[in-house]
Amino acid sequence: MPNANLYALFASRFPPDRSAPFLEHARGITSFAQLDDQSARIAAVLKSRGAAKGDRIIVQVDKSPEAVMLYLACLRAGLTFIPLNPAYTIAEVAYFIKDANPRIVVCSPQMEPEISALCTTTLTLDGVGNGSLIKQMNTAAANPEVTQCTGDDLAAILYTSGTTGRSKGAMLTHDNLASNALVLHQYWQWQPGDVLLHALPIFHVHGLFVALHCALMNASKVIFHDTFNTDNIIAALPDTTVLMGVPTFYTRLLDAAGFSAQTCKNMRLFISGSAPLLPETFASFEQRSGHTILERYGMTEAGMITSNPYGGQRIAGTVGAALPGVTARVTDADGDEIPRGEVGILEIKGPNVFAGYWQMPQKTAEEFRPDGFFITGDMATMDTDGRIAIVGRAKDMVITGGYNVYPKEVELVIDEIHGVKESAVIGLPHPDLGEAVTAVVVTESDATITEAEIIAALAGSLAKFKQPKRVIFTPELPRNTMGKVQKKALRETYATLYQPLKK
Ligand code: MCA
Ligand code: AMP
Repeated sequence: MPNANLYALFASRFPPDRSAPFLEHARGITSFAQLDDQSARIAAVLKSRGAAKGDRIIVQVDKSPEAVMLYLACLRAGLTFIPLNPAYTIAEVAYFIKDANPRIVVCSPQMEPEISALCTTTLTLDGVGNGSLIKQMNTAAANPEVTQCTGDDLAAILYTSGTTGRSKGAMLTHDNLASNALVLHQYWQWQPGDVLLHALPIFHVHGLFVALHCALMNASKVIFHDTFNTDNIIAALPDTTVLMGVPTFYTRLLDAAGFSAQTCKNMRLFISGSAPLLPETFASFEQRSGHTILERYGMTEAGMITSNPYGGQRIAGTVGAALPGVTARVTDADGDEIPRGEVGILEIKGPNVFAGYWQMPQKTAEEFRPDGFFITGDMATMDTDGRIAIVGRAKDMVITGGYNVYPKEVELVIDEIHGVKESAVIGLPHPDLGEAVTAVVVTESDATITEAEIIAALAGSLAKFKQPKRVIFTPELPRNTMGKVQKKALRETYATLYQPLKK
């Protein structure tokens, strides 16, 4: 039986000259030969620490070439990779450890003391102690084995927050990831010699799967930056051909005086996703750089779902048609398809759609129609040619700089603060982040709590990107006749809080 392990697919695409560079990083270059060797050694270390096929490995580390090797090691050993944002607090991480019950947690040396109290085996990626994975990797034997997997075996679980405030683990199989990698590589017409500029985090679908998988499918070099620093990115652009980013990347480039058509002279493709790209950004970018950004749409549960065409017309405010192999439809609340052009709920089906939420069969069942379509929770229109525009969200969610924040999770923590009666968390237009998390708070009548005190009180519980950028106090929240808080009214009232919007 052929091995459906995703690593085997990548290995089948390695360049004939394995000394060719894969990752180019400030600390040096990792070749394809080193990728193969290091991932094998890390896999051996993980196995020696008790990890066996099907076990879950939680990884909360900073972005680095070693972190990529760890991901690839988990794939080749048949382990389920569970990446977590390094910005998560110990309170947040504790939930994931309890929920996922991992065999091993790989974390930073700083988090290790607290995390080791929550699970049996912790390792750090780097560092000097015996728990350092890299230190052990250096002495481990490189067994070239790639664990035999079926396409339905789990490759990764990615946690995505929910409207109830409780995170759900989306189970992604080797086939889910492979099908998306194959399609994107072809659809975006990757070419020999393409070089990817990588500045996204690698604990989410966009940076980990979409960007890295395309490069691996193409045996491309990746210029690997730990963060998006505008000056560094502009300096790197002339040596690259493809950039994938969230809209904030593009607005930051436009804000930089040094960004010009000349900087982009070797670029073939700019791709945007994870959040809506404003038509103004699309137009300004085209004018300034001569490049038309290709916007695509996806989600954790399905990887990439739609894309503007590579060859055809890329239209601002649309996310293109369903990718080959993916079926999309726009429906009413009952799941019945509605006429083209009308706004409804986007539902999808395809080999990219996940296997369900980890240990939440009920929640999984609620999000699928009886005929197997997954309900995305995004509001969309589809024209007669199948071109889709995302026009809103049925789910109460804020996207800030490409990160999703579920208001319920933030409200639950704010409401616990002494002096707070109730709160409503909303997203407001923000020139840099697209939307900024904002809290509207009603205090107890005798309370004197300030904005700074509320934000400070959240620090131990919520990662920085989930914390409100501003807190607004109000005597009462607007409610409809059913008593439900009218967030739309709040968004309208405070629409210009972060204005003026930059052009
Ligand atoms: C950092 N901060 C943020 C964010 N990022 N606050 C809100 N939203 C954010 N996204 C905090 C920092 O901790 C800092 O706090 C302050 O805000 C300003 O940080 P700054 O230096 O400006 O931020 P940065 O480090 O430059 O990061 C901004 C960023 C980054 C480059 C936009 O957030 C980023 O890389 N976002 C990409 C997220 C992503 O990959 N999403 C894909 C999800 P302080 O100064 O007080 O310490 S996958 C997905 O959605 C689907 C599948 C899809 O379709 O792709
Ligand atoms: P996540 O759950 O982090 O995977 O985020 C997925 C969500 O991001 C989708 O359900 C959409 O709401 C949003 N999203 C991703 N790409 C786009 C896009 N190009 N335009 C609008 N929304 C997007």
